[in-house]
Amino acid sequence: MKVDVLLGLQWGDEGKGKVVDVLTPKYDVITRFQGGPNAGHTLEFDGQKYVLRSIPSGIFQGGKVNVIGNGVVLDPVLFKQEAEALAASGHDLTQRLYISKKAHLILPTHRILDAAYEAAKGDSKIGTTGKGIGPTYTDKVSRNGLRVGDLLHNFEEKYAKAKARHESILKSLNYQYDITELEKQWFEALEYLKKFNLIDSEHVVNGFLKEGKSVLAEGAQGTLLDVDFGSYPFVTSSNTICAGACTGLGIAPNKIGNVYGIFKAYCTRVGSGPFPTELFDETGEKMCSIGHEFGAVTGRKRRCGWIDLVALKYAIMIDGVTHLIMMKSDVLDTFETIKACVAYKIDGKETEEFPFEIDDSIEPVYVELPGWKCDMTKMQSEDEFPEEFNAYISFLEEELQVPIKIVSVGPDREQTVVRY
Ligand code: 2SA
Ligand code: MG
Repeated sequence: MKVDVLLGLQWGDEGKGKVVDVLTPKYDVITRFQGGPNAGHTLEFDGQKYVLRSIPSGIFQGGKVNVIGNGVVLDPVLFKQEAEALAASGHDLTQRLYISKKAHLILPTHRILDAAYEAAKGDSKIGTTGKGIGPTYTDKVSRNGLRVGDLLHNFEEKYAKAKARHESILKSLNYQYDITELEKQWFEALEYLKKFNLIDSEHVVNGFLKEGKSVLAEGAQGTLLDVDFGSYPFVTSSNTICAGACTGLGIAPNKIGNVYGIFKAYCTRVGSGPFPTELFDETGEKMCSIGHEFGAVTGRKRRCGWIDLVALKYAIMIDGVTHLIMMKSDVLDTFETIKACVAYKIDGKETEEFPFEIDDSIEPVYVELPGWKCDMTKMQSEDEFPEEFNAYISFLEEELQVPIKIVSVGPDREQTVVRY
C-alpha cells in the first residue's frame, strides 16, 4: 500500500480540514507530518463547527487510527485543550491517537521567543501565528530540541538546559515576559500527554502499509509557505510540500501514492509577505466577506485576490499533484467576471515561471471569464453546474494539466461534488 497525501497549494486555509473529512472514510490511518498548532483545520458537520490544530482530522470517525508524525511540533498545553474539548463532545482519543516520540515539543519559552523575534523585526515582521513554531524548528535543526520521547527519561534536566538557553537569548533581546503560569500549565499538560500512545511512528506507519492498511497524510499550511520553496522569508518553518510527508513520517518516496492538491477558486493569505494577485478594492472586500476569510487560529483577516495560476503550476510541479480539489467555488457565485492570473510581468517581460524574488514589482497578467451568477450551494452533481462554471473548470484543467476531481460549493460535508 501507499500513502496518499493531501496538500494545500496556496498560502494555507484552502479548506484542507473539510476535504480530509470527506476523504477519511476511505482510509484506515490518518496522519499529520509537519507544522503544529499554527494549523487550524475547520470541520463542519451536523450543524457543529470544530477546529483541529494538532490532531489529525480522522478523529471524528470511529475505527480510524490517527498518527502525529515526527515532523510535527507539539505544544502540550494546546494539545491538551484540543483533546479535552474533543473528549467533552464525545470523541475520546486515548486509544485512537498515536504520537511520534520523535516529534519536537514546543516549550513555553519557544512561544515567548516567537513574539520576541517578531517584535525585534519591527516593520519586516513575518506575521507568525505566535505559536512558537519557528523557534521550535530552529532548535530541532540546531540540534537543541526536546522531543516527545525525552519525556520518558531525564526530562527535567534537559528542560532546564533548554530554558536557560532561551532565557539568555530573551535577555539579550531585552524582552520582558513572565512564564510562571504558562510553565505550570505546560508541566500539567505533559502528564496528560504521557497517557497517550507515544510510539516510534516510522515503524508503525510502515507496518500499517505492509499490512495493507490505507494511509492518508494530511498537510497543514500550504505549498507557498514551504520553508524551501515558499515566498521566503515569509514562510512557515517546515516543509509543507509533498516531500515533507516522507521526512515527517519516515516513509520512502516510492511509498507516495495519490497527491491531492487543494486550492481555492480564488486566493488568500494571512500574515505579511508578497501576494501578486492581492486585491485592495471592493472586489477583494467582497471575497473576504462572502468567504468569511478570517484565520481559524488567530482570527486575523485574510488578504484576498484572484487565483494565481503561475503560483499554482509551481506548487503542482513541486508536489507532484495527481488530483486537484477546488474549494469555495460558491464564494464567486455573485461575481460578474472572474479573473485568473496566467503570467507575471516583471520589468516589462512576461513569464509563467514562479520567480526567485516575489515582490511588489510583479504585475499579474489576467484572463477574464464570465461569472456564473447563480447560487451553487445546493448543487449535488456536475450536471447541475451552470455553463460558465463548467467553462471555468475546463479552463483551469487546461492550464494546470491536472484533473479537478472534487469541487466544493459550501462548508458542509454535503456540499461536495465529486466529478468522476
Ligand atoms: P508560523 O506561525 O511561524 O507558522 O507563521 C509563519 C507564516 O506562516 C503563516 N501561517 C499560516 N497561514 C495560513 N494558514 C495557517 N494555518 C491555517 C489556519 C491552517 C491551515 O490558520 O487556518 O490551513 O493549515 C498558517 N499557519 C502559519 C503565517 O501567517 C505566517 O505568514
Ligand atoms: Mg485553515
